[in-house]
Amino acid sequence: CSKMSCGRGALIVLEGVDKAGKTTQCKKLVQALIASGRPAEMMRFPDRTTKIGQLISAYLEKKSNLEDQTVHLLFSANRWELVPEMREKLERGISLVVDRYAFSGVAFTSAKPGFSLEWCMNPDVGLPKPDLVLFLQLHPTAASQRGQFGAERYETSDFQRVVMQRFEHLMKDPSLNWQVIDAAKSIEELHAEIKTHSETAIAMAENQPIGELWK
Ligand code: NYM
Repeated sequence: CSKMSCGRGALIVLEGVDKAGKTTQCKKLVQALIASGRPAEMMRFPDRTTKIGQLISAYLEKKSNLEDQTVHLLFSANRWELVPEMREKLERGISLVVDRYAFSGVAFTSAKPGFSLEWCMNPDVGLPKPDLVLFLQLHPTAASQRGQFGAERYETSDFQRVVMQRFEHLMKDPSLNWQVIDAAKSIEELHAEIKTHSETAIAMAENQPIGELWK
């Protein structure tokens, strides 16, 4: 047992379109949780450090071409390969703050022509279920004002608009604890809101088993 808890850690996911500030907020949240005596670690998907992650990274950087189906399944496989490590940490009482998860997986692939939400969700069914999904809401116009997109795949305003629509669809699922946050706010305001939601989720998760996503 740590100072403040005896139970498992919480799985906290940050989602949103590109440029919403997810990475900044994940880092600040982990620091704040640790400072308040709650063990926490950051993770991100894709995790580009594994073999599968390197295939994904080369694809995103346009150094390789893959079928849309192939890369979708690689993104999912990249989550599944980290599940044992995630479970082990959660069970040791460490809360995980995750920069993107299966929701990005579904939103980005289903924004491509010919992909149903259902087909996209299937490979991720049964992953550890997040106790909290924070969606950093940012209008595509506001996102484009945050500077130029990079040169990676998917980094265009038109594509991001469709991605946002797919996220909105996913957010209608009442079996998940979605919290929508206005990402146009200042970094500190955003952080305060995210921290409050996270502390509640950590307290709630403590005495509950880890759930299964979309099951
Ligand atoms: N992305 C991310 C997907 O297309 N599917 C996924 O399952 C995940 C986790 O990868 N544009 C996309 C969203 C991003 C890109 O993410 C890389 P990041 O956070 O920029 O490294």
